[in-house]
Amino acid sequence: MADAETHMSDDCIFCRIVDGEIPSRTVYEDDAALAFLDANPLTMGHTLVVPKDHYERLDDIPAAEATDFYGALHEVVPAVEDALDVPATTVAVNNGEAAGQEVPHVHAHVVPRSADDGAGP
Ligand code: DGP
Repeated sequence: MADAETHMSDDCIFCRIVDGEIPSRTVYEDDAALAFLDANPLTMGHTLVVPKDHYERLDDIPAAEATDFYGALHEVVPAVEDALDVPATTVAVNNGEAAGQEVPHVHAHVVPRSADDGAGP
């Protein structure tokens, strides 16, 4: 159940990662967002960026917090490219179940890419 004060959801796996209840490989953190390695990576270094508050879809995030979320992505994308020494990343949000969103807490996939890696959509 979502908590109106904190926007945390007890039964949400990414809220539990944000809370530290479930371990993850954190690669970036600020006041509003957390980035950690995906448990099922498409390529090495595949990272998920999540807002710390619980919102199911990208369009549920209030405008001010959406700016913070983009700010985190703006930090994480070049850091991932540098760390993995790749020239590019695929940055994607599955926004809704019909689009393949399995975890109902907004998250952006940051997938390190290089030419001919076979990881394209
Ligand atoms: P999506 O299909 O867009 O909802 O992607 C969900 C991603 O979340 C998927 O790539 C696997 C990842 N994932 C699911 N559970 C966990 C978890 O407990 N820890 C981590 N690190 N990643 C998870």
